[in-house]
Amino acid sequence: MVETLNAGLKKLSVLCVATGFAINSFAQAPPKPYGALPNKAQLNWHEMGMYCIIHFGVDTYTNKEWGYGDEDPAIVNPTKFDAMQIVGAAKAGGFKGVVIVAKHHDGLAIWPTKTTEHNITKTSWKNGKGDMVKEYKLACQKLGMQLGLYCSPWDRNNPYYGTPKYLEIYRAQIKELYTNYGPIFISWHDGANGGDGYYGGKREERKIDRTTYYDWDNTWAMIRKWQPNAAIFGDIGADVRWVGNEEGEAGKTSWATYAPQAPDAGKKPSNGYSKYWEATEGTRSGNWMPAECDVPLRPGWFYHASQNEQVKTPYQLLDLYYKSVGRGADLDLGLSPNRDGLLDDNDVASLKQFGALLKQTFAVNLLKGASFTASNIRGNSKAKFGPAFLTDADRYSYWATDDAVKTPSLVADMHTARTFNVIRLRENIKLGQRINSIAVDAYLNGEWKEIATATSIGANRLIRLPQNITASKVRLRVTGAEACVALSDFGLFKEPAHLTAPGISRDKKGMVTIATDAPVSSIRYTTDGTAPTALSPVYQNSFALANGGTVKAVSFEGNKASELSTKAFGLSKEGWKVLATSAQADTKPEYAIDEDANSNWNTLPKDSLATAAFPQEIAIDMGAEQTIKSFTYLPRQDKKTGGIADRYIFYTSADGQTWQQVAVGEFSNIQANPIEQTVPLAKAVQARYFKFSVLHVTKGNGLAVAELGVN
Ligand code: FUL
Repeated sequence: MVETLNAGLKKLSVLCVATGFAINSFAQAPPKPYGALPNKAQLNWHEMGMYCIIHFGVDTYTNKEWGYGDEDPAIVNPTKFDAMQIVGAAKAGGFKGVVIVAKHHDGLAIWPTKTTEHNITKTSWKNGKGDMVKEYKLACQKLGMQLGLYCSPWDRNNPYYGTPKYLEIYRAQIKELYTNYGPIFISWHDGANGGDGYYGGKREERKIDRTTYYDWDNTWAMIRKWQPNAAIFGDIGADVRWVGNEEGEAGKTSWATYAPQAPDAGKKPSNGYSKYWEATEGTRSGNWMPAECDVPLRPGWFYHASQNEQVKTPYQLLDLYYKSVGRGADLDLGLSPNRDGLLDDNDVASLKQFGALLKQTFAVNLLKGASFTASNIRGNSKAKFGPAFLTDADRYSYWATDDAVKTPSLVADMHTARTFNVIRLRENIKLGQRINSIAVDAYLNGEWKEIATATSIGANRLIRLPQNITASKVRLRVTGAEACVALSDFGLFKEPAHLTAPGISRDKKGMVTIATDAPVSSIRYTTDGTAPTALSPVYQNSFALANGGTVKAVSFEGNKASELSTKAFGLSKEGWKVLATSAQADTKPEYAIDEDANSNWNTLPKDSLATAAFPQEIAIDMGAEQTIKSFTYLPRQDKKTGGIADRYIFYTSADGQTWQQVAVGEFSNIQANPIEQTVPLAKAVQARYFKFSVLHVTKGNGLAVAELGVN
C-alpha cells in the first residue's frame, strides 16, 4: 500500500517537473476559508466601522424617551430642520452613515406614509408638506454618507398592534421606506416590544410573543428582496447582533460569530441578575453576526435640554471607539436634534473634535517601511502571501502561513526607535475569523518584553496600551488559531498626548471633591455655570454645595488644558434619613441616599423564585423643609438588571404621615440604558418628606435603588 502511494507520488512529481509546475504551487493556493463567512452587506458594514442613529419626534417635544402613542403630532415643528447640518456633523466625526429613526415606539412616522394617519403630514412642520426621511436621504447623497433606516416594530399608537393585521401594516411601512428611499446599508430593528400604550384610544397593555409575533424569518426575506445589500440588525441578527448594552462596549473578547439566542433566554437567571448576555462576547462558532454597539452622544436617545451639559467629550468618544470598533464591533452613536431640528453647537463641536482626534491618531502607521521577518510564509511565496501586505491600505490583502502553521511569529524592524500606544491587527475576514489569540512583544533594553495580549482579532482589533512604548523592533506572536493565519493588517500608532479631565464627586455631607488620576499643575473650577479658564479659582480642598448646583473643572499642565468636566448636583443629602421602607432587604436603605452610585438599597431576595409584592416604597426625611422642583432616581449601576423601576409615584409630606401624590409616570428604556432619571414636578412643592413608590420593575422580584435625589 505504502509502496503504491510512493510510486504514485513519484509519478506525480515527474509529471509536475515535466509540465514545469512546481510541487509547492499546491501550497500557494489561498488558504481555505474557515467557519462562517461575512456576506456582502456585512463586509460593507465592517468597512464602515462607525455610523450614527438619529432620534427625533414627539419625544423631542414632550421630553420623554418613549412616547405613549397619544401625542398630538402638531407639537412637532422643527422650524430650522437641516438634514445637511446633522449628517454633515456626523461626517465630520468620521462616521460613514446615518440610521434614521423613521418611526419610534410612539408610532409617529416622519415620512408621508399611506400606512397610518399618524404621520408627518399631521405635524406643524412645513404645514404638513415635509418629508424628513427624504431630506436625510438627499443629504446623505450630497455628502457621500450611507443611509440606514429604523422603523420600530413596537407601535404604541397603532390600534392593531398585537394582532396579525399590524404585522401587515409594519411590513407595508418597511416596504414603503425600503422601496422609496433606498439604497440602505442597514435595516435596523430594536427589541423593545409590547407593553402598555394608547393603541388607538384603548390605553391598555398588549403583550406579544416576541419570538413568533413578527415572523422574522419571512419579514427578513422581504427585506432581502427590497434591499439585498442591507445588513439586518436586531437582538439576534440576522446579520448584526445587539451587543447587549447601550454603553457602547463590546466584550474584551468579541467574536464576529454568534449562535443566536434570544437575549433573555440562555444563561440568565430568572431574577434577571445578569445583564451581559452572551451577545457581548459572541460565541466562537455560529453564524457570522458581529456586534453593534449603540450608545447615545448624550445620556438619552432623544434631545433633553436638561442633558445639554452631558454631551460626551471627544476623548470619551475615543475611549468608546476602542471599546467597540477596536473590538471588531461597529459603533452606532445616537444623535438627537433639538426642537428647532438642529444639533446643538456642543454636540457638533464634540463630533468634529472626535473626528480630528481619530484622523490624527491613525494618520501614520509607524510600521510602514519596516522590514518584516516572518517565521513562515505560505508556500514560501513572499510575492503572494508576504508580510508586506500588512501595511498596505487593502483590508483583504494579507500575510498567510502554510496550512499547518497556526502559531507563527513575525518581527517588524522599524530601524529607528518609535513611540506608540496603539496596536492594530486585522484578519482578512473574507477567509473567516481564524485567530484565537495573539501577543505582542517590544525589544526593550536588549530583550523581548511582552507588552500586550488579545483575543478575537477578526475585522479589527485595537489595543490601547496604558503607557507609550518606545522601541525600534516589535514582535507579533499568534498564540492560538483555528486555521493557518490570514492577517491583513498590523499597525502601530501614537495617540496625541492629552490631560485626563478631572473627576467631580460629592459625599453625604455635601462636600464636593475634584480629583485627577495623575498630578497636574492645577485644577481650576467654577460653580456659576461658566467654563473654567486659566484664571478661574484653583481647587485646593473639598467645598460645600448645600443647595446643589453645577461644578465645572479643567486640569492644567504647562500650556495644556484637559477637557471640561461638568457635574450637576441636586440638594445636599446632609442630614437626610430613611423614614421607612415597605420591603425587607439585606442591604441598608441608607444606600439609596449615600451619594455613592455603586451601593444599592436592594430588596431582591436571594431566592430568585420568591414572589414579591408591589408597590415597594422608601420614604425619606430631608431634616428640614425644602423646595422641590424635581426628583431623581438612579437605577443600579452594577450592570445587573433585576429591580430596575419603570413605573413610579412620588409623594411628598409635611409631617411624614399624610402624603400627597406629586408625580406619576414611567421610566422608559431604563433597562437597556440605566441612566439617572429626572422627574420634573408640574410646579415646585414645599415639603420635608418624600416617598418613592415603585409600582413595577422591568425584571426581577424586588427593587434596587442606587440613589434618590431632589433638585
Ligand atoms: C432601543 C429603544 O427602545 C430606544 O428607545 C432607542 O431607540 C434605542 C436605540 O433602541 O431599543
